[in-house]
Amino acid sequence: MLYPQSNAARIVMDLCGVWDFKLREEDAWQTIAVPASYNDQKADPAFRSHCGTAIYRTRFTVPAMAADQRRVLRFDAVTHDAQVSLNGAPLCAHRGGFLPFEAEITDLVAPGETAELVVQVDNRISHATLPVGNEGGTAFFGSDNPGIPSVEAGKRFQGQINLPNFDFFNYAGITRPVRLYTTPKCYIKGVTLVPGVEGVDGVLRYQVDVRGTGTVRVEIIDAQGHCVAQAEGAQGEVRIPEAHLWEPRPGVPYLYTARIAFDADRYEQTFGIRTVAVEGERFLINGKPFYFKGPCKHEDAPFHGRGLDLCACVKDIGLYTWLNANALRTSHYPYAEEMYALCDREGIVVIDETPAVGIGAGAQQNPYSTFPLAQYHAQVLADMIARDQNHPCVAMWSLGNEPDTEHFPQAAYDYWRPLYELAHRLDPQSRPVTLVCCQNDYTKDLITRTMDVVCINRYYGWYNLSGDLKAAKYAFNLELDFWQEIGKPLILSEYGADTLPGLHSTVPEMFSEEFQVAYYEAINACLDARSFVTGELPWNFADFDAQQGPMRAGGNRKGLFTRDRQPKMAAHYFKARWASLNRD
Ligand code: E8X
Repeated sequence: MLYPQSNAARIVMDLCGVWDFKLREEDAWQTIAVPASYNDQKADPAFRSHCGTAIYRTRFTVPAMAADQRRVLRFDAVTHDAQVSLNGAPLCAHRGGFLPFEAEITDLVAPGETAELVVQVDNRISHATLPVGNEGGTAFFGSDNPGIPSVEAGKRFQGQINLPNFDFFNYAGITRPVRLYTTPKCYIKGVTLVPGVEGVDGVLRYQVDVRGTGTVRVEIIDAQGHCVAQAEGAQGEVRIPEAHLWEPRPGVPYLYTARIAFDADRYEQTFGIRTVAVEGERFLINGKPFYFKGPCKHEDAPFHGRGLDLCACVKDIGLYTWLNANALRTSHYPYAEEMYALCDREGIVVIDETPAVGIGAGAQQNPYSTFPLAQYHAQVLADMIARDQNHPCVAMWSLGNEPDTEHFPQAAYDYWRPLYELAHRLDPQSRPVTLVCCQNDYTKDLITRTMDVVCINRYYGWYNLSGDLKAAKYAFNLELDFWQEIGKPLILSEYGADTLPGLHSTVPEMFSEEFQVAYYEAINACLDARSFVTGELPWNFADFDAQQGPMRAGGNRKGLFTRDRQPKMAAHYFKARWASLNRD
C-alpha cells in the first residue's frame, strides 16, 4: 500500500485535527486530537482504564478539483480494531493497530459534498489479538493471589478489563494520520524495488503494479536531481553507473528516487542501493560486517501516548545520532511510516518487528494450540513486509518478541518456522529474519537457533541474580558458550536496568544511575569478548508508559533517557562507548 503522495497527478487532504469523541455510546461528545492515543488526552481515569470500543467522528468535504479522480480514505493506523462508517453506512473494518488500511469512496461522496466519518475503535486484547491480552489471571508482571475468596470476588467485581501480556501501556485510538487522497482513474497501485550491486554499478530490479492501461516509465533521479537511468515497462532492471551506496551511520545514507509515470499518474519512491546478508557469524551490509549498536524503542511520548508525534520522531532519531547509535528495533510493533523514512535519511538500520508479543501462558498452557493466532499473524507479517519492503533502513524482520519457546518447544518450532519461511518468500529482497527470544532455558528452545540471526533478551543481574554483577557475568558467559557452538551471528536484543533519574549511590545498587552504568559495563564486557556477537540493543531508549502494577513505578524506567528525553548517566556511557566501538 503506497504512502499517500501529493504531486502533479495526486491530491492529499489531511483529515487530522480535533474530532468529536466519546468513550461510550451514551456519553456526550467531547473533543479529541487525531492522530494520538486517546488515553492521556483527558484527566478522566476512564480514558486510561477503558476496555471496549470508543467512537470518533468528523466531517470532511470532497474538493471539487478531485472531480475526475479516484478518491480514497486511508488510515495509517487505528489501535487496535476499527469499524468505519461513512454517512451512516458501513465503509470498512480493520483488525490490528499498527498497519495502514484504506477504502475507496469515489462513488460514495460526490465532489463538493460533505460527508460524516465515524470510526469505532476497539482496544480489547485477548489470546486472539496481537499484542496478546491475558484471558483471566493478571497482566504482565501483575500480582495475583489465586484462591483467596475476596480477591476472586474482587476480580468478578472488576468485570471485563484488559490484561496486557506485554510491558507497555495498551494505548488506543486513531494513532496515526487519516487522509483523503486521490489518483487518476488509471493509477499506480504498488511499487517494488530490489537493489543490488555489480562492481561499482547499482542494479535495480523494479516492478510497478498498475490498474488501467498505459505505459510505465521509470526515471532514476540521484540526490542532486539528475536523471541517471531510465526504463520503460511495468517491470524490469535498470543499471545505475557508479552508484552511491546507502551506508548506515556514520556512512552516507545516499538516497535515489524512482520517478514513475503511468498514463496520467505519477509517483516517486525513494530507495537506497545497498545489500544485506548473513555470512557465517557476520551480518553484512554492502559486503562489510555490520555491528548493531542502538537501543530498542517504543512509540511513546507524553500526551500523544503511542500516537504519531513527528517532533518526537525527529527528536529521538536526533538522539540516536547523539548516542553514536546506528540501529534500532521497532519493539514491539511496526512503527509509523514516517519513522522509517527518517531512518532512511539518517542512516539508522532498522529491525522491523511484528506486534506478536505476549504469545505465552506459562508451563501449564500451550499457546500454540490454544491461541487462535497463526493465520492472522501470517497476514500481519505479510502486511508489514508489503508496507516496509522498499526502505533501505530495514535490514532484518523480527517475527515477534519473547514468545514461549521453552515449555512446548516442538509446538513453538512448528508455529514459528513457517512464519520464518513466509517472511523470506514474501520479501522481494529476502532479508534476514529473526525471532526475539525471551530469557529462557535456551537448551530446550528449538526455534531460536534456526533463525538467520539469534536475538536474545537477557537480564542477568536484573530479573535474576539481581544486583550481583559478578554472578550475572558468570551466568551470561555460560550461556554465550552455548551460543558460540551454534555458529550464528548473535544480537543481545534487550538488556537493561530500571533506573530512577537522580538516584545515586557510591556503591552501585539497583535503580541507581551508577548501577545502570555498572550493569552495562559488566554485560558489555561479555559481549566484547565474543566474535560472533553482532549487536547490542539496550532496553530501552527512554522510559515509557506501561500497565500499572507492583513492578512499575511510573512505567518502565529502563530508559537511557527519561520519558522527556533527558539523559541518564547510561546515555553518556553509551555515547562514549559507541563513539569508539569499532567492532565488525
Ligand atoms: C522489561 C522488558 C519489557 O519492557 C519488554 O517489552 C520485553 C522485558 C524483559 C523480559 N522484555 O521487563 O523491561 C522480562 C522477563 C521476565 C522475567
